[in-house]
Amino acid sequence: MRTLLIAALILAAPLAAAQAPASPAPAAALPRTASPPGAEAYIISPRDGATVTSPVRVQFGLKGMGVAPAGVKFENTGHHHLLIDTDAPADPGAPLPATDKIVHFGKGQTEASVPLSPGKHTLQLLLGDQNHVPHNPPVISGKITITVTR
Ligand SMILES: [Cu+2]
Repeated sequence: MRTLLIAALILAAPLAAAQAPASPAPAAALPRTASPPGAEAYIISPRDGATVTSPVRVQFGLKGMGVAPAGVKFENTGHHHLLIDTDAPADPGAPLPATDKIVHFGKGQTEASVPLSPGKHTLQLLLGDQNHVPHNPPVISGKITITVTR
C-alpha cells in the first residue's frame, strides 16, 4: 500500500511542476476572463528596430492590470507570454500552447533573458489568465522587430 502511494506521488510530481497544461482542457470548458478597459501590454525593452546581442534581455510592461502567477485567480491580473517570430494563435478562447515560439512566464516574471539566433526576430507580449487563456478583449502588445548580431 505504502509503495503504491509513493509511486503515485512520484508520477504526479512532474505534472504539478509544469507551467502550462500538457493537454489543455477543451476551450469550451474555460470561460474567458474579462480585461479592464485601457489595459495594455507593451515591451519596455528592447525598442522596436533595436540591434542587440543574444541572450536578449526583454522587459515586460503592463498598464491597468497586475501580474499574478499561473493558477492564481485574482481579478484584473494575468501572466505574460512572449510570442517569438509568430502571431497570436487564431483561437483567442483556447489556452496558449507552450512551444519554443510561445513562452509562458507562469511564475509572474516581468522580464526574461531570451536566447535568439543571429538575424531578424519579432517579439510580442500576450497576457493570459490563470488558465493561460488570453483575456477578453486580449491584452496584447505591438509586435517589435529586432536584429540579433550574435
Ligand atoms: Cu501561460
